Amino acid sequence: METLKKQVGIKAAEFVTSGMIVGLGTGSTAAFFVEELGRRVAEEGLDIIGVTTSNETSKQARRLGIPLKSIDEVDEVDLTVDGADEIDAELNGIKGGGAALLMEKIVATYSKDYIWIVDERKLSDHLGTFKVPVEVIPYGSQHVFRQFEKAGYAPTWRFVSTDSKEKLLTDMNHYLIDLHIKEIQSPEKLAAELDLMVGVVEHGLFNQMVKKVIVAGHDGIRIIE
Ligand code: ABF
Repeated sequence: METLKKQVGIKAAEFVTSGMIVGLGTGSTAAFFVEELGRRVAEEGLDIIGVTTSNETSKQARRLGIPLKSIDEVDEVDLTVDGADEIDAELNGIKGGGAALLMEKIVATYSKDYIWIVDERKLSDHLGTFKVPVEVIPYGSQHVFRQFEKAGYAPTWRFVSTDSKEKLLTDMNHYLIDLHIKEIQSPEKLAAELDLMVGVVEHGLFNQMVKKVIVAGHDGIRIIE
């Protein structure tokens, strides 16, 4: 599977040219994209500015010598490339398995072009196989959790590890509640509902945001747009 992730990471880097401001995604697939950009910066003198979507990616970019700016230091990002956890036939997606959904969605929002890179396992007819991460303010989060229980969304807290009961804090110092909804009939309706809840900062439904998806399968790479 790593080979497929590496293939799409390198393929996505082909869309990057000198002079661009590039949003650097988070996760194991996006890491291959960032690695390839680092190689081109070092070996080909690729001249880009990176805008990162997590502390993890910032560390990787610095190690590679990719110059960085925060999203607030640029007017617009030319292209953001990121991973995703699940994508449906309408190119709605679920992200946040890597706990970086808030910064990822902010950078994606101010990007001219936006590409997801995935292996074929991530494609499904309906969203819901993967949990929907919801980023919440710690204060009052127990009440938000109870609202999700009442709604039948089978919520679970995101802990720092599978054998710990310590709630994970995101890079922006919030908690994550994961919703296990199985089959999401309308991602738009669910997103609208989550957007209205007091204490919810952001959620992992990225509806109608991505411009193209580069998918690696055992029969090669294809682009969906
Ligand atoms: C990140 O990449 C997250 O939003 C998403 O959950 C994750 C996918 O990770 P991987 O590429 O390792 O499957 O952008």
